Amino acid sequence: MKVAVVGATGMVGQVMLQILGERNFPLTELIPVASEKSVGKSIVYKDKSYKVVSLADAVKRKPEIALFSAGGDTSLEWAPKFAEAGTTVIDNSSAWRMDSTKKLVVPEINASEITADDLIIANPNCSTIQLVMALQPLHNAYQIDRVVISTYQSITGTGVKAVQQLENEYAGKTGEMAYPYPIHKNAIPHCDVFLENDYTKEEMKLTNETKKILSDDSVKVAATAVRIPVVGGHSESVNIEFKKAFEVSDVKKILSETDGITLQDNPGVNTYPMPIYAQGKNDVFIGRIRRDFTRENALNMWIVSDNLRKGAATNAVQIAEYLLNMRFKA
Ligand code: 11C
Repeated sequence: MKVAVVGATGMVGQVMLQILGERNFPLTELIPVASEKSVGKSIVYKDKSYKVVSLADAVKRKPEIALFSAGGDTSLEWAPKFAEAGTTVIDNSSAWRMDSTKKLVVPEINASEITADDLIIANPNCSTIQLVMALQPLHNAYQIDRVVISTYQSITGTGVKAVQQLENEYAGKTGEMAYPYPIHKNAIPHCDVFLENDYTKEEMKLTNETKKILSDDSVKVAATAVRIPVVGGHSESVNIEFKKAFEVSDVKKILSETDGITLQDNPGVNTYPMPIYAQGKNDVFIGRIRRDFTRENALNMWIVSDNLRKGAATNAVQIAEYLLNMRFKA
């Protein structure tokens, strides 16, 4: 299979390449693509060097799949051009996610919605993916009425500029700022831009994308998204109210039997998910599961996942693997 990685020199693009390699994705040709200023540079995939090409050149080479992680504007302009050439685009930006003609896919939940006509498939936001991985099996069992979530998000979600800002602050140096405030020794309740309703775009992604992936508009989600000086993954404190009664032991059993979830929940020996352990892994880690005694049928939990992996690159490669099995092996 001929695969293009658009944004191959970026943070998520690099992890996409790493994951394609780790999972031995059957590549016949790899086409690394990046902006004009990176064209001609080399990237390494499985110890071999590849030259970065432009978007226009990549379209002409008609890859079967293009994994896009180059920002919304690039996706809006170029994904349709690839699709027109017969390429299926798996897009990690927010450009197409809420377009009603596009599928928003977390493979463990809704890959079966993909049809042969889907040439642009949207990869959800990182904080949404790890949330819905936990919600979906519980929604099936107990019907979720309402979710209140607070996130503790890794600076890698913002990109290299934010990692550089933190490193400068550690070293006591000044430099370009990714955030309006220092991130070292801080927590900034502001991920992505503010919207007219005073929520941030990140918070509304959690609300809207969750409804779309669960195919249920009745699920209410209220979110607060916070940036913290961490690099291994996003953490989420989640309160869920169900329509049906549950036993905590059954919730733990359901989650522990769900593909892609690892339960880390043993307070007696201080076992709970943390970004330093989730980093570099593909699963979603869940712990601190306990009944919320202040409400009927309510539960608290703590969800952690590597935002560059399951939150972005792993999920995109899983969609590619699904397409490979569904379309290209038929
Ligand atoms: C963050 N969730 O951590 C963002 C990064 O819509 O794909 C990914 C933004 C997106 O800031």
